[in-house]
Amino acid sequence: MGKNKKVTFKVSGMHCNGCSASIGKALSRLEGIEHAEADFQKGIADVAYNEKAIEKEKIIETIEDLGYKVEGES
Ligand SMILES: [Cu+2]
Repeated sequence: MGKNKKVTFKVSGMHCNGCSASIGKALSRLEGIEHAEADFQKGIADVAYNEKAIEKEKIIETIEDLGYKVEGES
């Protein structure tokens, strides 16, 4: 196993549980993601990933491809 990293992204554009669920589902499908969970009320996505298996840019891209915007990290 490689090195695990935990990041909390600030995500705008989520407005219901369906939004946060679709982000969590899409990220969980990616190789290298250990855990992914979004919270629309807080406007965040918590992601634990293996740095050697996936780049942070790919995670951001996946969220933004769904139509949401990653504003930064918290
Ligand atoms: Cu929604």
